[in-house]
Amino acid sequence: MGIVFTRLFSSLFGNKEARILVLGLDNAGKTTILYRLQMGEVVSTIPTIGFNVETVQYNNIKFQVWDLGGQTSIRPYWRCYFPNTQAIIYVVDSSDTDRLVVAKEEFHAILEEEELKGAVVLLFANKQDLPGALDDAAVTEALELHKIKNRQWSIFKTSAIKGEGLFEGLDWLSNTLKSGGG
Ligand SMILES: Nc1nc2c(ncn2[C@@H]2O[C@H](COP(=O)(O)OP(=O)(O)OP(=O)(O)O)[C@@H](O)[C@H]2O)c(=O)[nH]1
Ligand SMILES: [Mg+2]
Repeated sequence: MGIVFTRLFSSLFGNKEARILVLGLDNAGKTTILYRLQMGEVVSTIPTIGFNVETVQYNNIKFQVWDLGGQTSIRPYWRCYFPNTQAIIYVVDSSDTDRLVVAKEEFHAILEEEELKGAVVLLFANKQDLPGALDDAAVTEALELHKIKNRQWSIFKTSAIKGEGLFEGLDWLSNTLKSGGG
């Protein structure tokens, strides 16, 4: 099919493609979330050096999901993936209260990036199954989300291990992208 016809066909039937980056500190649960969304299973992970990329089809949107490694030494490489990104999924380990300040700083640095100006932001307050995990309101406060300006964003409580909250977040994301966000 020609590109013009393909686009027309896609718009008539509501199929959209979106490039999504999954970011967050190491050990936040990004890779676990990616494979939960893609396969519906918990896989055993090792720290990501580089990236994983998978396609997740949901609500008439084909999400191309890029899961990047979050270790300190590889965070500088995140920016290589910024161009043409419609949405960021920022994953926080809600039980790792010692590193919430670092998580906040990395998050606000992302928001400053020119190439991500148009990207919508979905936050996952992950690891809700662990004792001592902060809820979405507490993570909102710790990450100073009230400072976000001129951007559509939302936060969901998740447990990648239990499979909770992830698709609620993806529902929000697909509705936001369909209505023109990102
Ligand atoms: N209890 C609990 N553990 C989780 C959850 N999500 C992920 N984990 C665990 O946290 C550890 C790190 O998960 P990963 O998905 O590898 O973390 P990551 O964010 O990809 O880490 P990097 O690749 O180093 O950036 C693993 O042992 C996961 O099983 C969750 O919701 N609850
Ligand atoms: Mg990983």
